[in-house]
Amino acid sequence: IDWKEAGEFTDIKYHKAEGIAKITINRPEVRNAFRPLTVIEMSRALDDAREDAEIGVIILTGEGPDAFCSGGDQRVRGDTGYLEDPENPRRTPGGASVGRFHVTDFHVQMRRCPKPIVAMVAGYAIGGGHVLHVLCDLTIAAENAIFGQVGPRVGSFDGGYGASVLTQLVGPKRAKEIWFLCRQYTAREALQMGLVNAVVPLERLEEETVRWCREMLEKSPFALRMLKASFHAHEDGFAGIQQLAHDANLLFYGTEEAQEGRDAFKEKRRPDFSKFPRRP
Ligand code: 2NE
Repeated sequence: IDWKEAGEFTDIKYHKAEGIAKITINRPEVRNAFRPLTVIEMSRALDDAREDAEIGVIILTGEGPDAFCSGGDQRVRGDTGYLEDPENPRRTPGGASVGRFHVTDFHVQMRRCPKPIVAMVAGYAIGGGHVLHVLCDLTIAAENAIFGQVGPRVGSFDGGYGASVLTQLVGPKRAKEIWFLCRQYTAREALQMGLVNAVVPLERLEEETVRWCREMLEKSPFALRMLKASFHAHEDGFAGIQQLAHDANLLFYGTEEAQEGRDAFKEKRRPDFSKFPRRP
């Protein structure tokens, strides 16, 4: 596949080819840990991929064979969250640095993105990096992939999607094991648990991931959009129902019945819905 660079970034690489966008966390020296700038850039790229009508599927991956992502960059972890400018952080009157979790919004953005997102995992998917793959719609893993949460070991936890979606994937007992014990799991173990979709040799990882993407690109984009929203409707509560409902409204706008309402308003007349069936 002939990837073309699709924007200049500091912490990520962003490519497009054949209807696929690829976001690569490019910090291999720290096992692709994300700092605030990394998340800000991933968010911009994801937004671009969503807006680009040529793009149907998005790959999220990490640079190099050693890691997909090792989670939040602990070197810029301040007293109350992660710091955009660690040399000169905002401070409370008491002197503590004021940070935040940039990934919170990014997780929501991934969930609401109407195009499938595929995690392409080589090496470690650990901590907040593991949560990123959990949040992807599909995961293709290389044989060297290693999965796990580390929060309770390093003084952190993700009780948001990091817990709830993981439970959906592997069941509550396993999800609690993963979080409470902080063990590492091989790609094969992850496959057995339903945590990933496929395991392939490292040298075939991209080829196989692209193959899955191409298969999805052959399918109806709107059907995929509705399915993604449907899968999340219950899990995401009102926000999930809102996405699905607005997608249904988008379809309704395409009908004569909805257009009669619009046209009547514009023509300043009473709408005539009499010819539309009251469906059983
Ligand atoms: C990922 C893992 C298991 C890899 O181990 P290994 O032995 O292959 O590599 P090594 O030597 O540990 O790491 C290579 C370099 O990358 C840095 C290391 O400090 C090391 O640097 P140097 O000694 O060469 O200078 N590095 C790796 N991960 C980093 C990280 N996350 N932040 C900063 N530097 C990192 C092993 O490296 C590991 O366990 N990493 C730490 C995993 C971790 O604690 N992640 C954060 C969890 S909390 C989180 O992600 C989070 C959240 O819970 C809620 C909201 C937002 C984020």
